[in-house]
Amino acid sequence: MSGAPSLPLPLPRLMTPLEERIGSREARVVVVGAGYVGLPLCAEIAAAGFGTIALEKNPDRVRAINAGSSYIGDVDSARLEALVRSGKLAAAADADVLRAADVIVICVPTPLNKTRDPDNSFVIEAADLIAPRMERQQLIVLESTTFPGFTREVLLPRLLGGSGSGSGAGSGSSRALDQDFFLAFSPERVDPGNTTFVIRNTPKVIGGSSAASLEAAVSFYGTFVERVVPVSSTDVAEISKLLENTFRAVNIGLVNEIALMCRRLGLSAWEVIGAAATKPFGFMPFFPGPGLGGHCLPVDPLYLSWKMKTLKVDARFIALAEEVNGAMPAFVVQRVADAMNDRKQVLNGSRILLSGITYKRDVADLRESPALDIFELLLARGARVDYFDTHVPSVQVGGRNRQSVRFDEAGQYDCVVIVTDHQDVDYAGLVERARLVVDCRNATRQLRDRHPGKIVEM
Ligand code: SAJ
Repeated sequence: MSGAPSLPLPLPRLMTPLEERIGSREARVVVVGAGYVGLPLCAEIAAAGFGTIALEKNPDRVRAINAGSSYIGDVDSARLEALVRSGKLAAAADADVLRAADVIVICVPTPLNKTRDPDNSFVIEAADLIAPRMERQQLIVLESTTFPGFTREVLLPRLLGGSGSGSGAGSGSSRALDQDFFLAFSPERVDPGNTTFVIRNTPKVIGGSSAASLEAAVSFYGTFVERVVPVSSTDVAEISKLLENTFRAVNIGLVNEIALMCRRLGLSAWEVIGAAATKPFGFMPFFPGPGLGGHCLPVDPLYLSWKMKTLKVDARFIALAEEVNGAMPAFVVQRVADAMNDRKQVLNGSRILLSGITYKRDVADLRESPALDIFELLLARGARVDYFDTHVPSVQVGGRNRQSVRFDEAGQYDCVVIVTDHQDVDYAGLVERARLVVDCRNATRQLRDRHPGKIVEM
């Protein structure tokens, strides 16, 4: 059979000058924000051969980076120093470094404000530094987590108009996407402390504000990430990130509700979940805890529900998860009160020790930590509360600064509450010393039989 008519092969797309500079590593990169996302990213970009500048407004961080001293656990100081000494990496506070950048990556915080609505002010601030300094064809990428539509509705217009408080060439002038700059959104997937999945081997989702923008961003990230995942728009990339963490928050809410049910049934939620987790397909275990902490899970889902509220769509699972997870600190306090009551003790006036005060194990991060809520709630019920956490020497809680007590003081308390299950704690020794233990993390599962009646599961 005669062969099918040969179709003209698609001509290879000509690379843009920017992509050529990326390909040759001549492109100069500026990363705006050198925090737990930006500094590891700077290290990867510099290690890929690009001249990289960390644009950071905190002078201490600028000094530390230029001295090769890392303040982020995931970036080794020796590696940082070598990159700085090689001339591939430097830090600066002067926004004018943006003028010479071929690629700009924005990695600034996107928290919630006091009314628990999205606070994109740091991104806007970064855009207003960039817009008046856009003097060459640049690829601009936002990595900070945000609501679907932000890049298209908020960031792009600010860059197109060149509007912003900045001075200098370009401010107030109008620009054209793909001609004067490319714009993309690529959600960060940095998992602090995770040594298995790092920037290089974690697939990178990328959405472009245009086809050419997507191509430019794919060519950039493809130089230091093993797998890039192009999607059809910045909106898809934005909401995919929110789904990742909403998925976690909702499933954590589910298992916290299962824990409330198991408590009512007199069963161990951890035993129940452990049994379900033996199913080799169609199940993914999450575990109950004292509440939802960190800078991602308590925040990201609310970025999505806030956006949907503006479109008059109810994000019901997000609202329910927030309600269930938000009620866990009070549930823990009630468990403590009930456990003491069973021993004819009252909470008011008692001495309570919290073991672990950070938002999750083996980190020193207190952001949104439910342990702080538990601390305040116990104080409100008249208890005298202290904490023990080797990661946190002191903390401001209950209206004053408090110091971590020593481990061997645990025996002086009426009840020890294991709120965060750091792996550096000798739980056998803790239970030996304690008079009563309320375990919110199943950290003492192996010890219960040896201490009948002393350990209460959350
Ligand atoms: N938590 C539970 N039960 C669980 C898992 C977590 O109560 O089964 C609690 C934790 O104690 C903590 C909060 O939820 O208070 C958040 O814990 P997390 O394990 O989700 O850790 P994070 O907040 O550091 O989330 C980050 C996220 N990474 C990014 O956004 C790039 C998340 O997507 C990761 O999946 C997560 O790390 C991870 O897996 O370590």
